Amino acid sequence: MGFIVHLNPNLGDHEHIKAEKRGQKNNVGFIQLNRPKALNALCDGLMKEVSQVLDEFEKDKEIGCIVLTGSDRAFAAGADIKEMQNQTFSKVYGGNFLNHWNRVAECKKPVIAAVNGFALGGGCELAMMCDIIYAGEKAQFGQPEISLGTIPGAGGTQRLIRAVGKSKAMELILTADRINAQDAQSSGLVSKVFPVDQLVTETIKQAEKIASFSKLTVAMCKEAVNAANEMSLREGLHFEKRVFHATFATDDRKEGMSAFVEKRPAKFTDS
Ligand code: CO8
Repeated sequence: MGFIVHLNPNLGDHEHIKAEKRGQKNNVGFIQLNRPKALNALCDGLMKEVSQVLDEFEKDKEIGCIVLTGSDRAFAAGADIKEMQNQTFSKVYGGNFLNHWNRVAECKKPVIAAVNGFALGGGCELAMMCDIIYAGEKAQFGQPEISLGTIPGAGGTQRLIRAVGKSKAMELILTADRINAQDAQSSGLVSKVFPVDQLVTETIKQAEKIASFSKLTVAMCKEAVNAANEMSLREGLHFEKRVFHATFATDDRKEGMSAFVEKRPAKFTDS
């Protein structure tokens, strides 16, 4: 278990989430969704709080990686159905309902989802906005929107197919079936599965590893990998090569290679 330090007095004081800095070097931003009675249903206020904390974590020069988690029972059981129940087309269309959720996908620092329990609907979509998904052994993933007469609206139809391919994505979206952590791992949605009680600790260890590298290089890696979703292979390879070339303008590339040759640990300065 790492240290827990609040970034500033406001950061630990939210209605729907908890936010802290964790890790031996306080370099991991930690967000825990905290609406236990509603299985962490993602109400508008909760997602606004997540956005605010991501703004803080992005500004914080110490933080090199962010972990987003829920409780043992639920990562998040979806968008808040009670909040959506009486919405109308004109209101959701006119107000671009829940558009700010994408803040998670737009975060420049890596975000790891640590998923225990239910990750359904918007909960599954929120996990997929993150860069890596780790799951506890009892996690369940699904896109049950069809059973509510709606469709995934925060990337489920787009990100799931990229993660697991067409047949599996269609199956989940058209049947509302759930898959368990092991199936999610074998289909590529999840990269590691841990025992429930070790998930958060193990995820923070991985986040600390990422945070130990140059934040500049980490951001370049993330941008280049994400470009693969937007570009043709030829464009993507060109973009990657240019970013690779750009690393030669950094102190950290020089330090990393010098440290290797001199057989000593690298001391990155994020410059
Ligand atoms: N919204 C609001 N409240 C919820 C939600 C939810 N998504 N899920 C659970 N809750 C509440 C229940 O209403 C219940 O509250 P109460 O005690 O006041 O009745 C409490 O949480 C506990 O839930 P259950 O009693 O149902 O617990 P069970 O263990 O029996 O079942 C399940 C757990 C299977 C997770 C069940 O709660 C369930 O099926 N939940 C709904 C799952 C779902 O359909 N999710 C998709 C929602 S739609 C969506 O996410 C669209 C995303 C679009 C985003 C667009 C962004 C731009």
